Amino acid sequence: MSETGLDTYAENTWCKGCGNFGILSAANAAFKTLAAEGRPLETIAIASGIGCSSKIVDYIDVNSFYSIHGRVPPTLTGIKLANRGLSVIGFTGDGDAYGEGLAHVIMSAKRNIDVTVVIHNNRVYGLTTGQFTPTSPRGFRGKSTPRGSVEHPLNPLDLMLAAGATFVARGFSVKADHLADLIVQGVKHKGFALIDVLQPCFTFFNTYKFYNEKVYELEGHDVSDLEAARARAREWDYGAEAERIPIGLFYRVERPTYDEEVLRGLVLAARRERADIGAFIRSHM
Ligand SMILES: Cc1ncc(C[n+]2csc(CCOP(=O)(O)OP(=O)(O)O)c2C)c(N)n1
Ligand code: SF4
Ligand SMILES: [Mg+2]
Repeated sequence: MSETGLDTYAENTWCKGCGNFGILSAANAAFKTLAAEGRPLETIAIASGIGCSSKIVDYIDVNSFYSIHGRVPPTLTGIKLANRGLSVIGFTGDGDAYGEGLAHVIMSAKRNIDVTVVIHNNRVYGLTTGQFTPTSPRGFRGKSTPRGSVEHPLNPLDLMLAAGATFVARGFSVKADHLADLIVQGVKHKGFALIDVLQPCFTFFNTYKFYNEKVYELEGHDVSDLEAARARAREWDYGAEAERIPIGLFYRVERPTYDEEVLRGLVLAARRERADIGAFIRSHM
């Protein structure tokens, strides 16, 4: 038996010191907590896209699906619609989610599909060796921006709040216990949960010192107050400078979920047509 009971036979190819290790250990701890609380591991399904981050699905022994670049949210949506009893969690990079796949993330937040997405936000394309992403700071020097990026970074938390996400949080891969708790809360939340994780890329964008100096845990914050959440999200704009960087739960509210509404529509249609409800739903899924 492996140490976590969730290890796989896959060889881990992340660089030494990579922040992804912290996210992996937080995910394992979260899944064990959820299992102990009555959500067996067989009822957990995870999916990823493409990138160093996305290799995580190879390293956790639960139901998993390695999808394609930027397409984690539609993959999660399909899994959830067809299997409402599963807890569905995505793991994806900032390039994957906030670059190529951004429209899918926004639409998932807008629809409030009941899934959780964990973003390994190293603010760089790690797997393809160091190009800038939407959350790289202005002035970031990498393979595609040798003289420094001239773009202002995207603030994904602010964007998710505007898009209608019902659970918005930020973690830090170094604080694995704190992150595990956020993942547990995100999975338990009925609706779209986005957890942006500050994850240093040891090789192409080493942000350990910067985050260790700036990160603090939110306290006394009203998570039901959208304006307060926006103000907290704007404390740092993902730039090269920061006074302080808050982590924790920024926003959580209840709203009908997309999967719930789709099911309700099918039940009503089956009743109208005097069809067998179970058979009608199965034939429309
Ligand atoms: C459709 C498509 N476009 C581009 C790529 C090339 N590609 C692979 S990984 C990657 C970037 C990954 O960056 P990120 O999502 O930040 O993940 P990280 O490696 O940093 O964890 C890109 C552009 C691809 N595999 N498929
Ligand atoms: S390139 Fe960066 S993100 Fe990828 S495994 Fe190495 S340290 Fe981690
Ligand atoms: Mg990245």
